[in-house]
Amino acid sequence: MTADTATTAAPTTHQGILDFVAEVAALTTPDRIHWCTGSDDEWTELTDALVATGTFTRLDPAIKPNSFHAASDPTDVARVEDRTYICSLDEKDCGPTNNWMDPEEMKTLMRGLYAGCMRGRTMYVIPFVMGHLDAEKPMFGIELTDSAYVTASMRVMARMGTEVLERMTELGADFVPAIHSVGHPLADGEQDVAWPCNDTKYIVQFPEERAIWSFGSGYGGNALLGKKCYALRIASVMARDEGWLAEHMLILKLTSPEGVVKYIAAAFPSACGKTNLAMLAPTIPGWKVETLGDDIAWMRVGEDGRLWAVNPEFGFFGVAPGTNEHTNPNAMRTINKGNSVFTNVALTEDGDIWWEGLENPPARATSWKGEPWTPESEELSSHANSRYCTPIKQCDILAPEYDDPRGVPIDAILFGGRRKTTVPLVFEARDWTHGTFLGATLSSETTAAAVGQVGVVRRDPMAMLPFIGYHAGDYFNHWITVGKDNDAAKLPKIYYVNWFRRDEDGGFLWPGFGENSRVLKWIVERIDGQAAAVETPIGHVPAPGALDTDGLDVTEDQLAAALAVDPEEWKAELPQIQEWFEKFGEQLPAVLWTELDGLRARLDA
Ligand code: SAT
Ligand code: MN
Repeated sequence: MTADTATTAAPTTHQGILDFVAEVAALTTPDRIHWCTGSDDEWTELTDALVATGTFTRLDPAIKPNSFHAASDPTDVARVEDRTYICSLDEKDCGPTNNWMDPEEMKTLMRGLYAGCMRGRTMYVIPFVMGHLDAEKPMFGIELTDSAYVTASMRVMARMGTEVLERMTELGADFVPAIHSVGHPLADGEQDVAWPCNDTKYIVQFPEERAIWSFGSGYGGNALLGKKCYALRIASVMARDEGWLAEHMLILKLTSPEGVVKYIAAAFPSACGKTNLAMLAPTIPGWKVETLGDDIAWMRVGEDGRLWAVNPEFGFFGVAPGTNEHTNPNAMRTINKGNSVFTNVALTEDGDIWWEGLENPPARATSWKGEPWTPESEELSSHANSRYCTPIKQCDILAPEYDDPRGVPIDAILFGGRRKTTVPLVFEARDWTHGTFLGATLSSETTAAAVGQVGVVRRDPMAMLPFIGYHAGDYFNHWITVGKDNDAAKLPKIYYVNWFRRDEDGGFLWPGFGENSRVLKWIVERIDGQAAAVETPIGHVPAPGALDTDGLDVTEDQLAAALAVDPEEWKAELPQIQEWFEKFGEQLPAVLWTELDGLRARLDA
């Protein structure tokens, strides 16, 4: 680094930032401190250094310019939910879905881990803002990290650097202090490894203090602290206190052939297709999708009573396997422009990357584990949670409203998960409270995005199970309150979707991807009072013939099976929902019990 600067030569007079940097430097004892500018030169220095240490392999610039392959330590590949803590002052505020430790106890423990942990390394100071720099109240953060990989990735994923720091200084702004260390100090002359990390990991949020401490992992959601830790866990607490919503949702703009525009937000658990839906290429003629975000939505009720959403992020951190020209041509175009980091995918001999599901498998490649790989190999070339990290501005179908700090007014909210059975392709909630019930009981089969068993059905409320920064019962109540305190007619309508239902032979009943535009079309026609639906005990499903199936390669039987509501299957869900609700005790809003009773009564009728 040429731009090494001690705190004495810091490019800010913001005392809070100076104190934070000095305090963490004194504890972690890095060899150098680097204040990030976010410039192209800095990116080049960082990526050159990462190539030199073997963390990055530069891809062929003729194929993917300014792009890099990285392979993590094989044990550091996903979010670690069992190592993630909400250290609220009172354990009751953490709730039954999070891990808790007393904040002082946690700090004592982590200060022990942090002591000297940056020895031999550079501490990068990353000034960043989630959302727009010219937002009414910009949401600042400072991440201190000893990882150049994290610093480079943060430049893709968040607005960061000099301009942000200058603004923070000018405003004397509050910020979320976020500490990250890979937990791998270097002794004098010790050679670094390509992916430093530590077997001991802690991903910790202090909700009252609005602070984040992370140790031991270099992986995305554990280490890029603006993303899940700030924009969901900490922001959900801010949102509760201030009357808005911080949600695990994509945002898209849908334009009909007649030019009618609707904005849709959708919550699916990690690795359930948010990025693909956000960039959907419609198969029905004349319909257009533009993207606003693929992972996080911050939503506030505006003066007009509508719910306005912004995407606080600046890049996509998408699941690589399965992404291809058919499933997500817009993502392919985005990453092919370069300026991207690919982690835990295969590296081909011609300096490109490859993963399962991409076209044209290479004859030979190096797997994510660094082993020789051919299409005959038994092991996968890429980890199931391998990722591309790419600038959102490169997306050809980015909606121009992305740059508007006011965001967009949401017309429909979709909840969805991966369910082989029971849940139909799409149905509509009866009202906001029923929609909250659907979100609160959302279930999905687990994926590789978190460490642990894959394919197990679990409740994942609003797809926020790992991201709610406080008591989930209070979070449901917050949703109910947003409905009560505002004009329900102006709030978005709520839908539940399931692209993943299977037939008896295990085949998908619905082709998904671009064909999901047919479901979006039904939804927006419903909103405008044009599409027909039938009432069922769980909500409104498309009436026969209401879903546009022109040119769709699906039999009548398949379609009927995809849309079917089987009361027996739903009755089997009731005890599971009951058990889920019982977890929250007194803090579960009573109206959710009323909703469950109503569902039971309708199923029995
Ligand atoms: O948590 S990450 O941001 O790394 C990806 C995800 O699980 O949604
Ligand atoms: Mn996510």
